[in-house]
Amino acid sequence: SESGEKLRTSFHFQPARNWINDPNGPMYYRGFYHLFVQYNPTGPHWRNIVWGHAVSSDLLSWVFLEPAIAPSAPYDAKGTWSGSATVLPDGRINLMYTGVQVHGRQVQNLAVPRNYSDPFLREWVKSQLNPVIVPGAGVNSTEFRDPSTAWRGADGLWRVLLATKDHRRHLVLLYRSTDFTHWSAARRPFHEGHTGMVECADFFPLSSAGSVKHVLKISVLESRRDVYFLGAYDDSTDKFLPDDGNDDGLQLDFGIFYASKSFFDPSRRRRVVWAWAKEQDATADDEQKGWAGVLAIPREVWLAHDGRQLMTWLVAEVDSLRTNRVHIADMTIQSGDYFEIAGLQLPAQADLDVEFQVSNLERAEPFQWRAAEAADLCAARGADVQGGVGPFGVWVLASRDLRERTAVSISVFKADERKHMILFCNDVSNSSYSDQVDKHNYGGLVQLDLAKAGGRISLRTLVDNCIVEAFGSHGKIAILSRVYPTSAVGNKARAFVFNKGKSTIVVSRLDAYDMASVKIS
Ligand code: DQQ
Repeated sequence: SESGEKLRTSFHFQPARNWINDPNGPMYYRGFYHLFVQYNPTGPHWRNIVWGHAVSSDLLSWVFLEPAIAPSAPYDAKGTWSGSATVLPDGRINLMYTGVQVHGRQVQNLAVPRNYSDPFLREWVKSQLNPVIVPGAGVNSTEFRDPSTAWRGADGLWRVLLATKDHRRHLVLLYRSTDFTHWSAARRPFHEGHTGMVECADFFPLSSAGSVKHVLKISVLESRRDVYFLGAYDDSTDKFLPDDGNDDGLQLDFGIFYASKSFFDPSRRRRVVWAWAKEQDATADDEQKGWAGVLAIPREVWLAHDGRQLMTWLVAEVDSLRTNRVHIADMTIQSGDYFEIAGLQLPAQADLDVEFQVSNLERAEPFQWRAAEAADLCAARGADVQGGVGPFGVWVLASRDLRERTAVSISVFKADERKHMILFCNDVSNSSYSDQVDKHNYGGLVQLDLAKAGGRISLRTLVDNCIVEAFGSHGKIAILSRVYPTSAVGNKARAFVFNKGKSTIVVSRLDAYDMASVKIS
Protein backbone atom coordinates (compact mmCIF):
# COMPACT_ATOMS: atom_id res chain seq x y z
CA SER A 1 0.00 0.00 0.00
CA GLU A 2 1.01 3.62 -0.37
CA SER A 3 1.41 4.29 3.36
CA GLY A 4 3.39 1.05 3.68
CA GLU A 5 5.77 2.23 0.98
CA LYS A 6 6.23 5.63 2.61
CA LEU A 7 7.13 4.09 5.93
CA ARG A 8 9.60 1.59 4.52
CA THR A 9 13.17 2.10 5.62
CA SER A 10 15.84 3.32 3.22
CA PHE A 11 18.96 2.00 4.88
CA HIS A 12 17.79 -0.33 7.64
CA PHE A 13 17.63 -4.01 6.82
CA GLN A 14 14.28 -5.32 5.70
CA PRO A 15 13.24 -7.67 2.90
CA ALA A 16 11.06 -6.48 0.01
CA ARG A 17 7.96 -7.74 1.79
CA ASN A 18 6.71 -10.05 4.53
CA TRP A 19 7.58 -10.62 8.16
CA ILE A 20 10.98 -10.73 9.83
CA ASN A 21 11.99 -11.03 13.46
CA ASP A 22 15.21 -12.16 15.16
CA PRO A 23 18.59 -11.83 13.49
CA ASN A 24 20.19 -15.29 13.41
CA GLY A 25 23.71 -16.59 12.96
CA PRO A 26 25.46 -13.38 11.90
CA MET A 27 29.03 -14.03 10.79
CA TYR A 28 31.87 -12.79 8.65
CA TYR A 29 33.21 -15.35 6.23
CA ARG A 30 35.85 -14.88 3.54
CA GLY A 31 35.03 -11.32 2.66
CA PHE A 32 31.28 -11.44 3.21
CA TYR A 33 28.94 -10.75 6.05
CA HIS A 34 26.16 -13.28 6.37
CA LEU A 35 22.95 -12.47 8.11
CA PHE A 36 20.16 -14.93 8.68
CA VAL A 37 16.83 -13.78 9.93
CA GLN A 38 13.58 -15.28 11.17
CA TYR A 39 11.45 -14.82 8.08
CA ASN A 40 7.97 -15.70 6.90
CA PRO A 41 8.18 -16.02 3.11
CA THR A 42 4.39 -16.03 2.82
CA GLY A 43 3.16 -12.92 4.59
CA PRO A 44 3.57 -10.04 7.05
CA HIS A 45 2.87 -12.01 10.23
CA TRP A 46 4.76 -14.43 12.45
CA ARG A 47 4.14 -17.82 10.88
CA ASN A 48 5.95 -20.41 8.68
CA ILE A 49 9.28 -19.33 10.06
CA VAL A 50 12.39 -20.07 7.97
CA TRP A 51 15.94 -18.74 8.05
CA GLY A 52 16.04 -15.94 5.50
CA HIS A 53 19.61 -15.41 4.29
CA ALA A 54 21.33 -12.24 3.15
CA VAL A 55 24.91 -11.48 2.19
CA SER A 56 26.78 -8.19 2.19
CA SER A 57 30.30 -6.90 1.87
CA ASP A 58 29.70 -3.69 3.83
CA LEU A 59 26.88 -4.39 6.32
CA LEU A 60 24.69 -1.93 4.41
CA SER A 61 23.72 -3.31 0.98
CA TRP A 62 22.41 -6.84 0.96
CA VAL A 63 21.60 -9.59 -1.45
CA PHE A 64 18.63 -11.45 -0.06
CA LEU A 65 19.04 -15.10 -1.04
CA GLU A 66 16.87 -18.19 -0.87
CA PRO A 67 16.11 -19.26 2.69
CA ALA A 68 19.05 -21.17 4.15
CA ILE A 69 16.97 -23.38 6.43
CA ALA A 70 13.30 -24.25 6.24
CA PRO A 71 11.11 -26.91 7.88
CA SER A 72 11.63 -30.27 6.16
CA ALA A 73 11.92 -33.00 8.76
CA PRO A 74 10.13 -34.24 11.88
CA TYR A 75 12.70 -32.44 14.01
CA ASP A 76 11.80 -29.01 12.59
CA ALA A 77 8.38 -29.48 10.97
CA LYS A 78 6.72 -26.59 12.84
CA GLY A 79 9.42 -24.01 12.43
CA THR A 80 13.11 -23.33 12.15
CA TRP A 81 13.62 -20.93 14.99
CA SER A 82 16.50 -18.86 16.20
CA GLY A 83 20.10 -19.94 16.48
CA SER A 84 23.68 -19.03 15.82
CA ALA A 85 26.68 -19.60 13.61
CA THR A 86 30.03 -20.89 14.76
CA VAL A 87 33.04 -20.64 12.49
CA LEU A 88 35.42 -23.44 13.50
CA PRO A 89 39.20 -22.96 13.60
CA ASP A 90 39.58 -25.00 10.40
CA GLY A 91 37.13 -22.72 8.56
CA ARG A 92 34.11 -25.00 8.60
CA ILE A 93 30.81 -23.48 9.69
CA ASN A 94 28.09 -24.89 11.88
CA LEU A 95 24.69 -23.30 12.13
CA MET A 96 22.77 -24.50 15.17
CA TYR A 97 19.08 -23.68 15.28
CA THR A 98 15.94 -24.64 17.15
CA GLY A 99 13.53 -26.95 15.40
CA VAL A 100 9.96 -27.05 16.58
CA GLN A 101 8.33 -30.45 16.37
CA VAL A 102 4.70 -31.24 15.71
CA HIS A 103 3.55 -31.01 19.30
CA GLY A 104 5.69 -28.02 20.13
CA ARG A 105 8.72 -29.84 21.48
CA GLN A 106 11.87 -27.85 20.80
CA VAL A 107 15.14 -29.49 19.77
CA GLN A 108 18.46 -28.21 18.46
CA ASN A 109 19.75 -29.02 15.00
CA LEU A 110 22.80 -28.45 12.84
CA ALA A 111 23.18 -27.30 9.26
CA VAL A 112 26.39 -26.84 7.26
CA PRO A 113 27.23 -25.31 3.86
CA ARG A 114 26.81 -27.69 0.95
CA ASN A 115 29.54 -26.09 -1.06
CA TYR A 116 32.31 -24.02 0.48
CA SER A 117 33.48 -22.84 -2.91
CA ASP A 118 30.26 -20.85 -3.33
CA PRO A 119 31.25 -17.47 -1.88
CA PHE A 120 27.62 -16.79 -0.92
CA LEU A 121 27.16 -20.16 0.80
CA ARG A 122 23.72 -20.37 -0.73
CA GLU A 123 22.88 -23.94 0.14
CA TRP A 124 22.81 -25.50 3.57
CA VAL A 125 22.53 -29.16 4.45
CA LYS A 126 20.98 -30.39 7.65
CA SER A 127 22.95 -32.92 9.66
CA GLN A 128 21.87 -36.54 9.49
CA LEU A 129 22.40 -36.68 13.21
CA ASN A 130 19.67 -34.09 13.91
CA PRO A 131 18.37 -33.40 16.43
CA VAL A 132 21.69 -33.03 18.22
CA ILE A 133 20.28 -31.67 21.49
CA VAL A 134 16.91 -32.68 22.89
CA PRO A 135 15.31 -31.57 26.14
CA GLY A 136 16.47 -33.99 28.83
CA ALA A 137 14.44 -35.36 31.71
CA GLY A 138 12.91 -32.57 33.75
CA VAL A 139 13.54 -29.92 31.09
CA ASN A 140 10.58 -27.90 29.82
CA SER A 141 10.40 -29.28 26.30
CA THR A 142 8.26 -26.52 24.79
CA GLU A 143 10.48 -23.72 26.12
CA PHE A 144 13.96 -24.86 25.18
CA ARG A 145 15.60 -22.88 22.47
CA ASP A 146 17.93 -20.46 20.71
CA PRO A 147 21.44 -21.99 20.81
CA SER A 148 24.23 -19.44 21.18
CA THR A 149 27.41 -19.31 19.16
CA ALA A 150 29.69 -22.02 20.55
CA TRP A 151 33.06 -21.39 22.16
CA ARG A 152 35.86 -23.73 23.05
CA GLY A 153 37.40 -24.02 26.50
CA ALA A 154 41.03 -24.79 27.31
CA ASP A 155 39.98 -28.45 27.63
CA GLY A 156 39.10 -28.47 23.93
CA LEU A 157 35.39 -28.97 24.51
CA TRP A 158 32.79 -26.91 22.66
CA ARG A 159 30.13 -25.16 24.68
CA VAL A 160 26.76 -23.69 23.74
CA LEU A 161 24.05 -22.00 25.77
CA LEU A 162 20.30 -22.58 25.55
CA ALA A 163 17.43 -20.73 27.17
CA THR A 164 14.61 -22.39 29.05
CA LYS A 165 12.51 -22.11 32.20
CA ASP A 166 11.15 -24.36 34.88
CA HIS A 167 8.19 -23.71 37.15
CA ARG A 168 10.00 -21.06 39.16
CA ARG A 169 13.04 -19.80 37.31
CA HIS A 170 14.37 -18.92 33.92
CA LEU A 171 17.50 -20.87 33.13
CA VAL A 172 20.39 -20.60 30.75
CA LEU A 173 21.75 -24.11 30.26
CA LEU A 174 25.22 -25.10 29.16
CA TYR A 175 25.95 -28.04 26.85
CA ARG A 176 29.37 -29.45 25.99
CA SER A 177 30.69 -31.48 23.09
CA THR A 178 33.96 -32.82 21.72
CA ASP A 179 32.78 -32.97 18.10
CA PHE A 180 29.86 -30.50 17.83
CA THR A 181 27.39 -33.30 17.25
CA HIS A 182 27.26 -35.19 20.53
CA TRP A 183 26.29 -32.86 23.34
CA SER A 184 25.79 -33.35 27.03
CA ALA A 185 24.22 -31.03 29.56
CA ALA A 186 26.30 -29.50 32.32
CA ARG A 187 25.02 -30.37 35.78
CA ARG A 188 24.58 -26.78 36.94
CA PRO A 189 22.66 -24.05 35.11
CA PHE A 190 24.98 -21.44 33.66
CA HIS A 191 22.67 -18.67 34.82
CA GLU A 192 19.25 -18.43 36.43
CA GLY A 193 16.77 -15.80 37.48
CA HIS A 194 13.13 -14.94 37.99
CA THR A 195 11.93 -13.00 34.99
CA GLY A 196 9.95 -15.76 33.26
CA MET A 197 11.02 -17.25 29.94
CA VAL A 198 14.16 -15.85 28.38
CA GLU A 199 15.33 -16.23 24.80
CA CYS A 200 18.35 -15.81 22.53
CA ALA A 201 21.20 -16.11 25.04
CA ASP A 202 24.39 -14.53 23.77
CA PHE A 203 27.77 -14.83 25.46
CA PHE A 204 31.08 -13.22 24.56
CA PRO A 205 34.28 -11.75 25.98
CA LEU A 206 35.35 -8.12 25.73
CA SER A 207 38.52 -6.56 26.91
CA SER A 208 39.37 -3.07 27.99
CA ALA A 209 42.71 -1.81 29.24
CA GLY A 210 44.04 -5.37 29.33
CA SER A 211 41.32 -6.84 31.49
CA VAL A 212 38.77 -9.28 30.09
CA LYS A 213 35.12 -9.39 31.00
CA HIS A 214 32.39 -11.64 29.78
CA VAL A 215 28.97 -10.50 28.72
CA LEU A 216 25.89 -12.69 29.07
CA LYS A 217 22.86 -11.29 27.27
CA ILE A 218 19.35 -12.70 27.56
CA SER A 219 16.11 -11.52 25.99
CA VAL A 220 13.33 -11.36 28.56
CA LEU A 221 10.13 -12.42 26.86
CA GLU A 222 7.64 -10.81 29.20
CA SER A 223 9.18 -7.35 29.33
CA ARG A 224 10.48 -7.60 25.74
CA ARG A 225 13.82 -6.39 26.96
CA ASP A 226 17.35 -7.40 26.17
CA VAL A 227 19.33 -7.46 29.39
CA TYR A 228 23.02 -8.15 29.89
CA PHE A 229 25.28 -9.04 32.76
CA LEU A 230 28.96 -8.22 32.95
CA GLY A 231 31.03 -10.67 34.88
CA ALA A 232 33.86 -13.12 35.16
CA TYR A 233 33.86 -16.49 33.44
CA ASP A 234 36.13 -19.38 34.29
CA ASP A 235 36.19 -22.09 31.64
CA SER A 236 37.71 -24.68 33.98
CA THR A 237 34.59 -24.62 36.16
CA ASP A 238 32.21 -23.12 33.59
CA LYS A 239 31.07 -20.61 36.17
CA PHE A 240 29.90 -17.17 35.16
CA LEU A 241 29.85 -14.76 38.04
CA PRO A 242 28.16 -11.40 37.44
CA ASP A 243 29.96 -8.38 38.88
CA ASP A 244 28.77 -6.95 42.18
CA GLY A 245 25.69 -4.83 41.88
CA ASN A 246 24.96 -6.18 38.42
CA ASP A 247 22.37 -8.76 39.45
CA ASP A 248 19.43 -7.15 37.69
CA GLY A 249 21.33 -6.67 34.49
CA LEU A 250 21.85 -3.65 32.27
CA GLN A 251 20.42 -2.58 28.94
CA LEU A 252 22.29 -1.90 25.75
CA ASP A 253 19.27 -0.11 24.37
CA PHE A 254 16.27 1.20 26.29
CA GLY A 255 13.75 1.05 23.45
CA ILE A 256 12.34 -1.46 20.97
CA PHE A 257 15.46 -3.59 20.71
CA TYR A 258 14.96 -7.32 21.11
CA ALA A 259 16.45 -10.75 20.42
CA SER A 260 19.84 -9.24 19.76
CA LYS A 261 22.70 -11.38 18.58
CA SER A 262 26.35 -10.51 18.26
CA PHE A 263 29.31 -11.76 16.29
CA PHE A 264 33.01 -11.06 16.24
CA ASP A 265 34.08 -9.42 13.01
CA PRO A 266 37.67 -10.54 12.44
CA SER A 267 38.12 -8.19 9.48
CA ARG A 268 37.83 -5.17 11.74
CA ARG A 269 38.43 -6.81 15.09
CA ARG A 270 35.18 -5.66 16.61
CA ARG A 271 32.07 -7.07 18.29
CA VAL A 272 28.94 -6.26 16.31
CA VAL A 273 25.36 -6.61 17.57
CA TRP A 274 22.21 -7.01 15.50
CA ALA A 275 18.69 -6.68 16.89
CA TRP A 276 15.08 -6.81 15.85
CA ALA A 277 12.95 -3.65 15.97
CA LYS A 278 9.41 -4.98 16.13
CA GLU A 279 6.42 -3.18 14.66
CA GLN A 280 4.35 -1.13 17.10
CA ASP A 281 1.35 -0.79 14.83
CA ALA A 282 -1.73 -3.00 14.54
CA THR A 283 -1.63 -6.37 12.79
CA ALA A 284 -4.20 -5.04 10.32
CA ASP A 285 -1.77 -2.26 9.43
CA ASP A 286 0.95 -4.82 8.79
CA GLU A 287 -1.40 -6.63 6.42
CA GLN A 288 -1.91 -3.37 4.62
CA LYS A 289 1.77 -2.51 4.51
CA GLY A 290 2.65 -6.02 3.39
CA TRP A 291 5.68 -6.08 5.63
CA ALA A 292 6.56 -6.17 9.31
CA GLY A 293 9.83 -6.00 11.21
CA VAL A 294 13.04 -4.08 10.69
CA LEU A 295 16.52 -4.73 12.01
CA ALA A 296 18.44 -2.09 13.91
CA ILE A 297 21.59 -0.86 12.19
CA PRO A 298 24.35 -3.18 13.39
CA ARG A 299 26.19 -1.65 16.33
CA GLU A 300 29.65 -2.01 17.61
CA VAL A 301 29.86 -2.73 21.32
CA TRP A 302 32.80 -2.36 23.66
CA LEU A 303 33.50 -2.15 27.34
CA ALA A 304 33.40 1.27 28.99
CA HIS A 305 36.70 2.45 30.51
CA ASP A 306 35.48 1.83 34.03
CA GLY A 307 34.46 -1.71 33.03
CA ARG A 308 30.98 -1.19 34.42
CA GLN A 309 28.85 -1.05 31.30
CA LEU A 310 28.85 -1.63 27.56
CA MET A 311 29.16 1.21 25.14
CA THR A 312 27.44 1.06 21.78
CA TRP A 313 27.65 2.93 18.50
CA LEU A 314 26.52 2.50 14.93
CA VAL A 315 29.07 0.59 12.86
CA ALA A 316 31.40 3.05 11.13
CA GLU A 317 30.22 1.91 7.67
CA VAL A 318 27.02 3.89 8.21
CA ASP A 319 28.98 7.13 7.96
CA SER A 320 29.61 6.33 4.31
CA LEU A 321 25.90 6.91 3.62
CA ARG A 322 26.18 10.54 4.69
CA THR A 323 25.82 12.85 1.74
CA ASN A 324 24.81 16.49 2.01
CA ARG A 325 26.01 18.06 5.26
CA VAL A 326 24.49 20.92 7.23
CA HIS A 327 26.71 22.49 9.84
CA ILE A 328 25.75 24.83 12.66
CA ALA A 329 27.96 26.10 15.47
CA ASP A 330 27.38 28.05 18.69
CA MET A 331 23.70 28.64 18.31
CA THR A 332 21.86 29.77 21.42
CA ILE A 333 18.31 28.56 22.01
CA GLN A 334 16.29 30.47 24.57
CA SER A 335 13.79 28.81 26.81
CA GLY A 336 10.77 27.78 24.71
CA ASP A 337 12.47 28.36 21.36
CA TYR A 338 13.22 26.04 18.50
CA PHE A 339 14.65 26.20 15.00
CA GLU A 340 14.39 24.07 11.91
CA ILE A 341 17.45 22.27 10.59
CA ALA A 342 17.25 23.79 7.15
CA GLY A 343 19.19 22.56 4.17
CA LEU A 344 18.58 18.84 4.41
CA GLN A 345 17.05 17.38 1.29
CA LEU A 346 15.19 14.58 3.01
CA PRO A 347 15.04 14.89 6.80
CA ALA A 348 13.01 11.65 6.96
CA GLN A 349 16.26 9.89 6.18
CA ALA A 350 18.98 11.63 8.13
CA ASP A 351 21.77 11.44 10.65
CA LEU A 352 21.76 14.29 13.19
CA ASP A 353 24.85 14.67 15.31
CA VAL A 354 24.44 17.39 17.92
CA GLU A 355 26.49 18.62 20.82
CA PHE A 356 24.58 20.67 23.36
CA GLN A 357 26.10 22.84 26.00
CA VAL A 358 24.22 23.55 29.20
CA SER A 359 24.91 26.17 31.83
CA ASN A 360 22.72 27.37 34.72
CA LEU A 361 23.28 24.02 36.32
CA GLU A 362 22.02 25.36 39.64
CA ARG A 363 18.59 25.26 38.01
CA ALA A 364 18.68 21.50 37.52
CA GLU A 365 16.07 19.79 39.68
CA PRO A 366 17.24 17.19 42.15
CA PHE A 367 16.94 13.65 40.90
CA GLN A 368 14.53 11.85 43.18
CA TRP A 369 13.70 8.64 41.41
CA ARG A 370 15.35 5.29 40.92
CA ALA A 371 17.35 4.59 37.78
CA ALA A 372 14.85 1.87 36.88
CA GLU A 373 12.13 4.52 36.69
CA ALA A 374 13.62 6.28 33.68
CA ALA A 375 11.00 4.99 31.25
CA ASP A 376 8.20 6.05 33.62
CA LEU A 377 9.78 9.45 33.90
CA CYS A 378 9.88 9.68 30.11
CA ALA A 379 6.24 8.62 30.01
CA ALA A 380 5.21 11.15 32.66
CA ARG A 381 7.26 14.15 31.55
CA GLY A 382 8.26 13.33 28.02
CA ALA A 383 9.80 16.09 25.97
CA ASP A 384 7.21 18.77 26.76
CA VAL A 385 7.04 19.26 30.51
CA GLN A 386 9.25 22.20 31.35
CA GLY A 387 12.12 21.48 33.72
CA GLY A 388 14.98 23.54 35.10
CA VAL A 389 17.50 22.38 32.49
CA GLY A 390 15.73 20.67 29.64
CA PRO A 391 14.02 19.00 28.07
CA PHE A 392 15.85 20.01 24.93
CA GLY A 393 16.80 17.97 21.90
CA VAL A 394 15.58 17.26 18.40
CA TRP A 395 12.19 16.82 16.81
CA VAL A 396 12.32 14.48 13.86
CA LEU A 397 9.70 13.17 11.46
CA ALA A 398 7.90 16.41 12.25
CA SER A 399 5.10 17.97 10.24
CA ARG A 400 5.29 21.63 9.25
CA ASP A 401 2.83 22.59 12.00
CA LEU A 402 4.75 20.41 14.46
CA ARG A 403 1.65 18.59 15.54
CA GLU A 404 3.13 15.32 14.42
CA ARG A 405 6.65 14.86 15.69
CA THR A 406 8.99 12.45 17.43
CA ALA A 407 11.13 14.03 20.12
CA VAL A 408 14.50 12.84 21.29
CA SER A 409 15.06 14.78 24.46
CA ILE A 410 17.57 15.43 27.19
CA SER A 411 16.75 16.59 30.73
CA VAL A 412 19.37 17.36 33.33
CA PHE A 413 18.90 16.55 37.01
CA LYS A 414 21.21 17.01 39.95
CA ALA A 415 22.42 13.71 41.40
CA ASP A 416 24.79 14.96 44.09
CA GLU A 417 27.32 17.76 44.60
CA ARG A 418 29.23 17.03 41.43
CA LYS A 419 27.32 14.56 39.34
CA HIS A 420 24.28 14.98 37.20
CA MET A 421 21.70 12.51 36.03
CA ILE A 422 20.93 13.00 32.37
CA LEU A 423 17.59 11.63 31.25
CA PHE A 424 17.36 10.70 27.58
CA CYS A 425 13.86 10.06 26.22
CA ASN A 426 12.36 9.08 22.91
CA ASP A 427 9.03 10.83 23.25
CA VAL A 428 6.78 9.30 20.61
CA SER A 429 3.50 10.43 22.17
CA ASN A 430 2.95 12.88 19.28
CA SER A 431 4.67 10.79 16.64
CA SER A 432 1.49 9.85 14.77
CA TYR A 433 -2.11 10.96 14.32
CA SER A 434 -3.02 7.28 14.24
CA ASP A 435 -4.39 5.90 17.48
CA GLN A 436 -3.73 2.33 16.35
CA VAL A 437 -0.06 2.40 17.24
CA ASP A 438 1.75 1.96 20.52
CA LYS A 439 3.08 5.39 21.52
CA HIS A 440 4.95 4.37 24.59
CA ASN A 441 7.88 6.59 25.53
CA TYR A 442 11.19 4.96 26.30
CA GLY A 443 14.32 6.27 27.91
CA GLY A 444 17.24 5.84 30.22
CA LEU A 445 19.71 7.66 32.41
CA VAL A 446 23.36 8.49 32.23
CA GLN A 447 25.33 9.80 35.16
CA LEU A 448 27.76 12.53 34.14
CA ASP A 449 30.17 14.89 35.79
CA LEU A 450 28.96 17.82 33.73
CA ALA A 451 31.47 20.30 35.09
CA LYS A 452 34.24 18.01 33.95
CA ALA A 453 32.53 17.59 30.57
CA GLY A 454 32.39 21.36 30.12
CA GLY A 455 28.60 21.19 30.26
CA ARG A 456 28.54 19.29 26.99
CA ILE A 457 26.12 16.49 26.19
CA SER A 458 26.13 14.71 22.85
CA LEU A 459 23.19 13.26 20.99
CA ARG A 460 23.23 11.40 17.70
CA THR A 461 19.88 10.60 16.12
CA LEU A 462 19.51 8.36 13.13
CA VAL A 463 16.19 8.73 11.33
CA ASP A 464 14.89 6.37 8.69
CA ASN A 465 11.19 6.94 7.94
CA CYS A 466 9.69 4.66 10.60
CA ILE A 467 12.63 4.13 12.89
CA VAL A 468 14.58 6.48 15.15
CA GLU A 469 17.79 5.36 16.80
CA ALA A 470 19.16 7.75 19.41
CA PHE A 471 22.63 7.58 20.98
CA GLY A 472 23.49 9.73 23.98
CA SER A 473 26.79 10.65 25.57
CA HIS A 474 28.92 9.10 22.82
CA GLY A 475 27.32 5.69 23.16
CA LYS A 476 26.71 5.42 26.88
CA ILE A 477 23.05 5.08 26.09
CA ALA A 478 20.91 4.10 23.12
CA ILE A 479 17.16 4.21 22.56
CA LEU A 480 15.42 2.79 19.51
CA SER A 481 11.84 3.68 18.62
CA ARG A 482 9.43 2.71 15.87
CA VAL A 483 7.08 5.42 14.70
CA TYR A 484 4.23 5.75 12.20
CA PRO A 485 3.78 9.33 11.10
CA THR A 486 0.82 9.91 8.82
CA SER A 487 1.59 13.41 7.54
CA ALA A 488 5.30 13.80 8.36
CA VAL A 489 6.27 11.19 5.78
CA GLY A 490 8.69 11.18 2.87
CA ASN A 491 9.61 14.69 1.72
CA LYS A 492 7.04 16.22 4.09
CA ALA A 493 9.00 15.33 7.21
CA ARG A 494 11.17 17.98 8.84
CA ALA A 495 13.75 18.18 11.61
CA PHE A 496 14.13 20.76 14.37
CA VAL A 497 16.16 21.51 17.46
CA PHE A 498 14.13 22.60 20.50
CA ASN A 499 14.52 23.79 24.05
CA LYS A 500 11.54 23.43 26.36
CA GLY A 501 13.52 23.91 29.56
CA LYS A 502 13.71 27.05 31.70
CA SER A 503 17.39 27.60 30.98
CA THR A 504 18.98 28.77 27.77
CA ILE A 505 21.10 26.17 26.06
CA VAL A 506 23.66 26.33 23.30
CA VAL A 507 24.01 24.05 20.32
CA SER A 508 27.78 24.13 20.30
CA ARG A 509 27.92 21.97 17.19
CA LEU A 510 25.41 20.38 14.88
CA ASP A 511 26.23 18.27 11.86
CA ALA A 512 23.23 16.94 10.02
CA TYR A 513 23.45 14.70 6.99
CA ASP A 514 21.13 13.37 4.36
CA MET A 515 21.56 9.63 4.18
CA ALA A 516 21.80 7.71 0.92
CA SER A 517 19.53 4.71 0.41
CA VAL A 518 21.03 1.25 0.26
CA LYS A 519 20.22 -1.64 -2.04
CA ILE A 520 18.59 -4.75 -0.76
CA SER A 521 18.02 -6.97 -3.73
N1 DQQ B 1 11.82 -15.79 18.20
C1 DQQ B 1 12.11 -17.12 17.69
C2 DQQ B 1 12.44 -17.94 18.88
C3 DQQ B 1 12.92 -16.93 19.85
C4 DQQ B 1 12.01 -15.78 19.63
C5 DQQ B 1 10.95 -17.62 16.92
C6 DQQ B 1 12.56 -14.47 20.09
O1 DQQ B 1 13.43 -18.92 18.59
O2 DQQ B 1 12.90 -17.42 21.16
O3 DQQ B 1 10.70 -16.82 15.79
O4 DQQ B 1 11.98 -13.37 19.47
